[in-house]
Amino acid sequence: MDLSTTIAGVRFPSCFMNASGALCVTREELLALGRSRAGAIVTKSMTVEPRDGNPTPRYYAFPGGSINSMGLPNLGYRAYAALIPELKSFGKPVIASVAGLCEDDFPTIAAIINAAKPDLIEVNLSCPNIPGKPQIGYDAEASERLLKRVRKVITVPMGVKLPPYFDPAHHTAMGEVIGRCGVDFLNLINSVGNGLVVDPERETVVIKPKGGFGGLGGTIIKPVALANVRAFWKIFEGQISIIGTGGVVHGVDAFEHLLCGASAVQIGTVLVEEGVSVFGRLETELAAQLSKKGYAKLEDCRGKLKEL
Ligand code: RRO
Repeated sequence: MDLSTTIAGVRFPSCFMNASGALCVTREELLALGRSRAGAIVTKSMTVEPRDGNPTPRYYAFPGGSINSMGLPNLGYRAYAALIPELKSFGKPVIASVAGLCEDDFPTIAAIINAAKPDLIEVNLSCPNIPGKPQIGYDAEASERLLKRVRKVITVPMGVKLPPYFDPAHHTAMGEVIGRCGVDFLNLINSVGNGLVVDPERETVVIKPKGGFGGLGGTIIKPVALANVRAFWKIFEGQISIIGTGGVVHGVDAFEHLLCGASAVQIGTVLVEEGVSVFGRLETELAAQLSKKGYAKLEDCRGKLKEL
């Protein structure tokens, strides 16, 4: 079955791709994504200077998901800019994820990365793991200021990676910001920030940074991810492409994201756990689910969630 899709006018050969952060920091990891069945190559969120990230252990997987406090380990934007031509040779879209340690970093990075011509740029407003730096996406004014600055220097389709919101008032407020900033696509959601996983046997936290607090991913966050996809799909009446991220472990999870309004889905925790062979498995599972439900292609079910 054809599982290709389109995000902000760019065609993706498959609707499955890595979530930023999952197996996409080094050149070797990015090339492995290029050779895999992933429908795109998404880079790790980049900062101005290369970073080692937070002290280890900083990632921990458990039966329901994962917790991480990586702390933006990345090669620095100059290295990713230099890699983009090689990544584009795989014939699938390259999404550059732009972050920063302060507001001024974002336009600096965005301008140079844009000149390297990735197919799309994703602006990460939602890293939960830099000690002392709140998630920008929880500050509507700061988000608007930053998005207007980066929009001026970005000429490829621009998306925004948002943190999860837990109240319709926050969906509305960010929806209004997004509507004023020329955003071409949304990626929903980043990890559920500042969770705490406890090992009752050792009576300890499971990751070292920030006293054990970190971003949650995987199955346990799926309902939060689906709610955010659905809320923004409704706000924009299906007119802004949405990438659904959060809790996609099986093909049926991707189907649920599509029903809520996603056009593609990204894979974080289960990609780290299974490796790049996960993409082939997910394609098989989603194709089986779509056939079983009588859908011939992705668009036929997109946003079609029924209410009671
Ligand atoms: O590097 C990280 O700690 C990290 C980032 Br930038 C992010 O956006 N989301 C996340 O869960 N971890």
